[in-house]
Amino acid sequence: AKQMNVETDIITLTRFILEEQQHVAPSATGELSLLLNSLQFAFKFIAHNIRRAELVNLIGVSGTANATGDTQKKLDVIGDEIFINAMRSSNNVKVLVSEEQEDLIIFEGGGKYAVCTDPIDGSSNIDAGVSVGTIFGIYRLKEGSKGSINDVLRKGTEMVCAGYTMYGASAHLMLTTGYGVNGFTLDTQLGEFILTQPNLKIPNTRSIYSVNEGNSFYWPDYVKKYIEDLKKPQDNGKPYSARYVGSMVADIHRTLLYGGIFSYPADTKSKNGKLRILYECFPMAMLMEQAGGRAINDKGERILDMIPKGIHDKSGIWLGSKGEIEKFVTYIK
Ligand code: P6P
Repeated sequence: AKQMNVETDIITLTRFILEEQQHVAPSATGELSLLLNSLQFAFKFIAHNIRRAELVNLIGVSGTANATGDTQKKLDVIGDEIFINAMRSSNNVKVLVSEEQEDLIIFEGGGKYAVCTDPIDGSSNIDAGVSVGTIFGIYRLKEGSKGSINDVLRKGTEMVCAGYTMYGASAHLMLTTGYGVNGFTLDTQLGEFILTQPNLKIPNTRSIYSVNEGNSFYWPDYVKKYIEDLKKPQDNGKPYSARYVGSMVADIHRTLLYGGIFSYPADTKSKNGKLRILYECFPMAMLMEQAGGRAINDKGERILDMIPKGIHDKSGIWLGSKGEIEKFVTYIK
């Protein structure tokens, strides 16, 4: 008989969620599991459209009208529409904050969750084929809430789930529900996210720093000093390596897997930095902490303890390996 090397007991995201729900939150009513199924549909559909982007010229507003005559949309608009439709039809989401939507969206129906998302983060890079991603963070509505802005202007520590899907050579989903970080890879033949990186932990140190040095003229002196010192030969005789993609999901994915430190500091040009608290800083901070790393702001305060005043508020952020953050903290004035 033909011998085949076949893994016959793969763990799909659906199976993983059901198993995790049983042993970590017996009280879970299955609603988060259902919500995660709607989320994974959105990721599959966005991945499909990104794959097609080059082919059907979805990149940029090509100006050519499609069959129905409307101007073709940029991918970030398509990603936002896919996400909104998937969350609305889940009947589990009451409140949605999207980077693409100025105002909060409150859905009809009885959802018990508030979702914060950047549907296609890094989209400015997509025309160059750089990996982009969907970032998301999920709150359960506050007790007795009918769904309002008060369900999302809360500490990041109150998020029940967070993660991202990076659309690279494959689609990679990194997910935490508060019990560690697990990585899944989309098998397009099966149409399933398969568990590929169980219980992922970030290395405690790594000589890689990831920051846009084009902003260094505007940095505070303590940041300049810290980065300059990384460029000197360290105890091992070698300086740090600089790695900056300019797409947060790609930079965070590398940092989670290899270790190191990522930052978008506040500076004199952008006094609160550039990255948004609710759907960029909080989800990545929760992932980093759950993987054994840390995430702080420019004053050294824990990102997840911050409370945003507005749904698009920004914060300076430093995150990554615990050892690298501890080193940076000694420079904070
Ligand atoms: P800069 C992409 O536009 C983004 O929002 C993040 O994905 C990325 O980390 C950051 O901005 C890059 O900003 O100013 O370095 O180009």
